[in-house]
Amino acid sequence: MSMPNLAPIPELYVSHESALKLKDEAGNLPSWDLTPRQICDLELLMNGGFNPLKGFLTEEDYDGVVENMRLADGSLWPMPITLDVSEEFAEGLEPGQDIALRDQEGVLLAIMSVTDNWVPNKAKEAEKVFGADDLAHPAVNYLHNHAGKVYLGGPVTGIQQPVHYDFRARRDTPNELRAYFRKLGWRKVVAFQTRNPLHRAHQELTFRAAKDAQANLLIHPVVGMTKPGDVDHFTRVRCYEAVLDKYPQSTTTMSLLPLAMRMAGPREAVWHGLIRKNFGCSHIIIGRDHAGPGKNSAGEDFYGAYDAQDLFRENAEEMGIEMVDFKHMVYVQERAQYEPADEIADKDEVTILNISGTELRRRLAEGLEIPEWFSFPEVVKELRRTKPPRAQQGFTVFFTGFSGSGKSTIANALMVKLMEMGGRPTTLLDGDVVRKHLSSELGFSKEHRDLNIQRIGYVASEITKNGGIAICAPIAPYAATRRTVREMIEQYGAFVEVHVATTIEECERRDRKGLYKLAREGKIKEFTGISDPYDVPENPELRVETENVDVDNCAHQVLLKLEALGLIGLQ
Ligand code: PPS
Repeated sequence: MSMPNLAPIPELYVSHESALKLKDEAGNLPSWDLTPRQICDLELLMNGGFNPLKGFLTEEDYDGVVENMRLADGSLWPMPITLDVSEEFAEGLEPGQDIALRDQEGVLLAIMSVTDNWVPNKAKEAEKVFGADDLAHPAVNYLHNHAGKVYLGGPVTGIQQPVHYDFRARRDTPNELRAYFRKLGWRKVVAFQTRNPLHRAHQELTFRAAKDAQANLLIHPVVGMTKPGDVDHFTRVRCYEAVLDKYPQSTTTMSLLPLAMRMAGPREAVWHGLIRKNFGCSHIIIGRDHAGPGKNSAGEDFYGAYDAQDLFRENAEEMGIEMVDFKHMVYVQERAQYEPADEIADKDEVTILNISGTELRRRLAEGLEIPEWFSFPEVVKELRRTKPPRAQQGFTVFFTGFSGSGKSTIANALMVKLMEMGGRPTTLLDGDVVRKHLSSELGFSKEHRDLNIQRIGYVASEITKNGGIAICAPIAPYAATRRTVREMIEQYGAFVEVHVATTIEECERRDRKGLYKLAREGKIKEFTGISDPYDVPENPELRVETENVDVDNCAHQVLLKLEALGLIGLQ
């Protein structure tokens, strides 16, 4: 196989003068505000990362890519790079119409000449490209639930790169990396693709891969879009910076790749290879289950563990970049070093140590020790900074129940108890208070109640994100809305749903505010439990009964639950 060609690669940008002129003219064009994923795609189209593509795929190219990974001219390209838009936007567009592509602040990034405009068969795309039309696959979910109905295709004229404010010195275009490799005389470069923090095993395997290939090493992490739930790229890059110091000097460099991953396993591996070739690399490390999306809805793997390596191998000759097998490295305690698992001859006599991803997350969540043989202290420190143990993270306690069930009283008592313990700022979002300050214009229709709960959820999610405790106490009668709020909050911390299970009869008997009487008389319409529905929570974290139990005891039950969930430390 030939050495990589480090000559400049074609980009889609026009000169500064032409860009100024185009910017001027673009005011009159139909304008599309790109989604975050489209911005990632456009950046790599414009800077040559997706060479040989010259724009978003036309219908003919798309059909070929979906069917057999080939563009209409026969070249290998495994991933549909399409501009999905809404039907309304696509409607008025004639073939040959130019459109302005803008970022989310309205900055003009490119002009696209729309040659094709079609409604794709998404189920087929899912089957062919991702292997199954199954919403458990993140890219299939994106395809059906986020991507627009219509695809536009056509060549792109680049005006300017998307703006990045973070880690600017670590971002390179293919030509910048090629020039860097040329300058340093790096003729062979092994790329390591990653979306996870690097620990000692990764450092060992990448170093070994480069040594075996007698090549230099490029750590090339994805900072565009990765799998939902991954460690955010800010934290990861700080971790990578720390690991970079562990390689022998001048063997290794790092550059950030603004790619929007699709988690498409085998096809994604081929795609990653083509991209790395464009970035001037001669080799890429491909492992077991490369870019795997996790389990499908039947609980099985989407792809075979070695499918990605197999598909890569079949196409490697044509791609012009070689695959390096990812070696599964394990720690051998007796020899205090990492070794490839399949090269340990005395397997049965030595102690092999390993910590899985799940175990690592558990230890981080509980603030337990992470041994030095597993990771570097600097990396662990960064991870702990981003994800402190649960007892220091923010969380939300969400009370739900009928009016007069005792939600506010218990919530107040809980707040006082939490403030007595101290440590985290605590905010009470009581139903009445929220209706005064956040939702004063809303009534009690389903639509208005949902809006009210979503607002509470939003504020609680911000409090949780920033490490505080949010206590919410609305009626929140609809299960679906409670679920939405749960999802909003669980991105950042725990959501503890507490059903205050006082019966409607008891609430009416107490009738503290006299509202039940008015509701019975028809003077208040749509009154929860009387003339409006209440979905009883099916699986709340806690259900408290209030009849014959005093408030202090109810609040104490919540505290015990929080303790059991690891959210507060023992006092
Ligand atoms: S919701 O459904 O979650 O948006 O309701 P919420 O914001 O918690 O507001 C409930 C308080 O408003 C008073 N109120 C009513 N409740 C239920 N149905 C109707 N139609 C209604 N009209 C006014 C009532 O006092 C509730 O206060 P709490 O604190 O729950 O007793």
